Amino acid sequence: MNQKNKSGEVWEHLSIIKLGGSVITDKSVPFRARKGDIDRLAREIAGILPEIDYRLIIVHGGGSYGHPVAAKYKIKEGVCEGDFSTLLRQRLGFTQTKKAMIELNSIIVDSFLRANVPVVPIPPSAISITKNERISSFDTAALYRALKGGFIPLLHGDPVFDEEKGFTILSGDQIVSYLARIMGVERVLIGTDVDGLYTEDPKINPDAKPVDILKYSHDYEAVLAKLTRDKERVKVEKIFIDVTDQMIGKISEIIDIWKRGIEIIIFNARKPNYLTRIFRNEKVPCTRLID
Ligand code: IP8
Repeated sequence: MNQKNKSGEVWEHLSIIKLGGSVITDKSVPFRARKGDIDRLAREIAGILPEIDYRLIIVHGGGSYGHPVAAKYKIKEGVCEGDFSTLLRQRLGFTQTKKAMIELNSIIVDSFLRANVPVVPIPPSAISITKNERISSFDTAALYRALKGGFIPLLHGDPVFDEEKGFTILSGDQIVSYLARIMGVERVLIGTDVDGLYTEDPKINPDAKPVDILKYSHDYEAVLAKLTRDKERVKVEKIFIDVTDQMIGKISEIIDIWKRGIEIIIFNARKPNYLTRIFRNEKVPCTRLID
């Protein structure tokens, strides 16, 4: 179900990869990138690019770079109330969050350059605006031009300006879902540090069972019910420190594209060659969301 871009061209077989914050950083240590994993993923992506005709967009998360800084200055919550020095402190926090994302992005760009992948960083803070945390405008012109020119657009979760709240945090997951919808993407690969979805949180319950396939028509209600329960649990036990709610945030973002029939694969990007094997349609432990 591909759509036409502004110049009337059809982009077929476009894929998006989300490199989650837990894959590219060690979330338990502020400002620690997993450089080995980033290098390996860059090499894997370099290997599959000719096979997919360079039709790829990459989006990465904030991990232990963007999230702790955003949380410290309450950037997701929007402009706070207070005197000039309180407001200035928060504005500087916005800039600090932006700088943290630039630093992480720069590490990732270095890895892709070493792997000879022509990524082009496109910062969402410069091309998008939100309204109450949801994207209200997003300029895709540079993205289309980059793809047309054989580049791989590289985006990331970012602090952005918000029509209602002054500013907020736009998650990489919302960007993935938005782009998948408006660019008619065929396949979305969500790289995490677990082998897909489980019946429970596998980091907490060792008896959790992996879920291989979720069919929208059969499983949508069940997923929604589970999400509601998990959200309550998150509030009570504060299991996740991710300001965009990690896996729960991911699922609620992708429900919209799942129902549109875009294939979504949630897989473990910390395991070598999983990404390559998924692109080659080989069997790996993962969760496929199909319509
Ligand atoms: O890790 C959030 O992006 P995410 C980025 O995809 C920041 O939720 C700046 C915290």
